[in-house]
Amino acid sequence: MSTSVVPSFCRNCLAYCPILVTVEDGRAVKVTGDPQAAAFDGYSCPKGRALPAQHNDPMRLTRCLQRQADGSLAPIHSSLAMDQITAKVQEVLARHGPRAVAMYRGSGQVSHPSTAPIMGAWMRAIGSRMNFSAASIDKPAEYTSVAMHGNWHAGLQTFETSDTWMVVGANPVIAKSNGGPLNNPGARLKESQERGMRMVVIDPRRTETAKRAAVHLQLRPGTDPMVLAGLIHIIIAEGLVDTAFVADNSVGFEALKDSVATYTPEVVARHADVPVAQLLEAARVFGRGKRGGVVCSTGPSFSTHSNLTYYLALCLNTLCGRWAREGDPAPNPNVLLPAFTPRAQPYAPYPVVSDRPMRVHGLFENASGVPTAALSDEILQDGEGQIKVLFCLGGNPVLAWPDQAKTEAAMRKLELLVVLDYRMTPTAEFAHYVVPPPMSLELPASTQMVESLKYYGVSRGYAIPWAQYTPAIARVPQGSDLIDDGAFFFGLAQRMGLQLDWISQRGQGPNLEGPAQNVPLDMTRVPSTEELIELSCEASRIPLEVVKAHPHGNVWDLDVPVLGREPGCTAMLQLGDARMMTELRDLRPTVAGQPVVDPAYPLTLVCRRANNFMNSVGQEMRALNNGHTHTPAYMHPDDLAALGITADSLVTVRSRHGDMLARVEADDSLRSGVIAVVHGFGAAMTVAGAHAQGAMGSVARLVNMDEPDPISGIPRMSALPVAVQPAGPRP
Ligand SMILES: Nc1nc2c(c(=O)[nH]1)N[C@H]1C(S)=C(S)[C@@H](COP(=O)(O)OP(=O)(O)OC[C@H]3O[C@@H](n4cnc5c(=O)[nH]c(N)nc54)[C@H](O)[C@@H]3O)O[C@H]1N2
Ligand SMILES: Nc1nc2c(c(=O)[nH]1)N[C@H]1C(S)=C(S)[C@@H](COP(=O)(O)OP(=O)(O)OC[C@H]3O[C@@H](n4cnc5c(=O)[nH]c(N)nc54)[C@H](O)[C@@H]3O)O[C@H]1N2
Ligand code: SF4
Ligand SMILES: [Mo]
Repeated sequence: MSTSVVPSFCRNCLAYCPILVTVEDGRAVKVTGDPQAAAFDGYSCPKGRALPAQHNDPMRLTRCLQRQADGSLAPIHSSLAMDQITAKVQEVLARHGPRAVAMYRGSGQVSHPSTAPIMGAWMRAIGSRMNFSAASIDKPAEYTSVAMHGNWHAGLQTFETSDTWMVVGANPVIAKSNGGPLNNPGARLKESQERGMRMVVIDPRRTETAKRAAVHLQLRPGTDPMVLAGLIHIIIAEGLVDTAFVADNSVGFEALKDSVATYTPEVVARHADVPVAQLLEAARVFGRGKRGGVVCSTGPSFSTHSNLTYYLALCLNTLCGRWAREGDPAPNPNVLLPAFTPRAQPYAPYPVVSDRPMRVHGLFENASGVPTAALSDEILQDGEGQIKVLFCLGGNPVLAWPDQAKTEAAMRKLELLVVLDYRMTPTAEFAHYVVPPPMSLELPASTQMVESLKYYGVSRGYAIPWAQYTPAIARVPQGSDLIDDGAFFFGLAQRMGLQLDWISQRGQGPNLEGPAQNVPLDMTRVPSTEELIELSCEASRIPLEVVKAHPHGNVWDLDVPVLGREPGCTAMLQLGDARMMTELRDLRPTVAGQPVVDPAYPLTLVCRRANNFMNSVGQEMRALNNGHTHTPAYMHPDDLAALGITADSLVTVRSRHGDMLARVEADDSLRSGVIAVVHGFGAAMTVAGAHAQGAMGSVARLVNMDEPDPISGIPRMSALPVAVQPAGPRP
């Protein structure tokens, strides 16, 4: 037996932690954090350490499956599956045109990032704009707010150099998404606290992140826009505005000042149910700091008015001049992407909504993409332009899209559903074909995707120029017939006689601002993942070969200062966007009094992440679920006592729209009156003998499209009124 310990990085979430993998005869058997990778301090989480269990799981799919006449799934060779899928797609294209063919890309793309350009190229080649992703049901306001406010070329002042920081509805210590650096955020938070940084955390739960805060505003869920308007009100009233920065770089200050005038500390405190003194303290901690930033995440994204919350957070950054200044070290000037030489200057706002309408809910393509929340209705509603074919890649719509019953009806209505996933999921239960790819450790990869975050919102991944490349370090299971996600679409293109093109960074110049060059790909053979990585790094700041020479990853010593404003740059940030000011003024009537609580739904549900699970991945794995097979939900012990519910018992959670089963745990870190449910659990509602435990409930059952966001379409997925009652004895 040959055993070796090899460096790689985990791709189960975007932190991409460096790991050491023990490999026996081509099989990964053990994963630990890599102590040689100093930027991560040897950190890994349970999901990363479960990579071997995931790769060696006997339930893992190793062959393509095809739906049979009797409804069962049977193995089919991948090339035959691709022939048949091609024929069906061509028939639908001929009958209904390109809009009938849609793609949905979920968070699974994070584990195999280099193939994404192939999917994009395939959609362009067939001429369909129905290219949906999880981003529009995640934090769409990250994109819409930037469209209305504008962005800052050099980004926020970095976390590592700040003396104050504000986190709105994020838990970076666990989730490694927005709100903190991705490289071991727990350690980075501890360090920054030790050097005196004072943090404000706005969250109904005293999270692992909030425990490190100087001020924790444990607000009533969904009151974020009011709280942020209140903080702006105080910052203006107390003279904490960086007037020089605002004058030089923004317009609209007077409109914003007028719009927040009624959001006095007293009014906001009453509504958000936080003490006035805490609001004042939060504004002062943030406003009196020298450097810092406000970042929002899924909490306010899911709780309605998300564009406004995110927009006000950007305004707060601008009012306090929290953007990186000339001479500051550039926040991650890129290693594997072309050299990024940021300037201390705005990107001007741009239209938040396009003139391309969807067929449903009055929505449009917008700055966050085509709205995924509308996808079920796009499939269900008959008529011209109806979606008939869906490719679901690295996603799990049945558990992730709003209104599970509707999603399942939509999945059934499709003429062709192809699910690309390495495991059976509740969504795959509806597929005509299931196509499994190799898993992450069986593929080469680079950390380039994290560097690209800076071009979209204010969340910037690593501030340090960290990069790593890993070759494939494990072998695919013996006898398997797996097809890589990119190779699958390349194969379809070959069969359809399509020319795919590659958007080259070569001609784009630094900062990716020049016009993109579409370079035709050689269609005579399928490019390997390695070749795609090489292509994507063709204009990298540091040559890929150099990065490869650091198998444990490396922080490059790049001394790149932020440059001053370009001569002739007239772009200004917008503090008084008309649409946002109207929304802020329209919230006023409810600001006057207490929110109305419906006695039938006295509790408020919020969604949260858990350390052991990555959305819907992990619940099925013994290595991660510790035998707990029900959706975890958390409530304050006082609320449990008041309802006569014992901890660890099953409960029914009911919203106006539907109900679900969960197992409650007592959690005194939660605001009383709130129930926090872990997203991603559950089984299909309408498939008998579905693979997952039938009793598990998905939080998607409680959500519907009654209140879609008018821009992004994201529905109310948090701050949801619910009732909770015991579900009977433990089975
Ligand atoms: N371990 C783990 N990591 C993950 C994931 C996972 O499933 N597990 N999922 C990944 C994905 S897809 C994403 S998008 C990110 C998400 O990353 P985060 O957005 O950081 O996710 P959470 O940890 O759930 O933190 C959201 C917080 O918002 C709070 N909240 C709920 N409602 C409100 C509200 O109305 N207002 C405010 N201010 N706060 C509120 C919740 O209490 C919770 O603490 O995490 C990613 N990382
Ligand atoms: N009610 C409610 N709804 C929500 C949320 C919530 O908190 N509450 N959260 C929202 C958010 S933030 C998100 S991001 C979405 C998540 O929505 P989705 O992305 O649709 O769901 P996931 O469960 O993350 O599905 C990822 C899938 O990718 C697969 N996968 C992993 N690696 C690969 C790979 O390399 N190739 C392929 N082909 N597949 C792979 C995994 O097995 C998994 O089945 O849900 C959203 N919906
Ligand atoms: S935080 Fe966990 S899941 Fe994410 S990359 Fe690191 S080890 Fe993997
Ligand atoms: Mo997400």
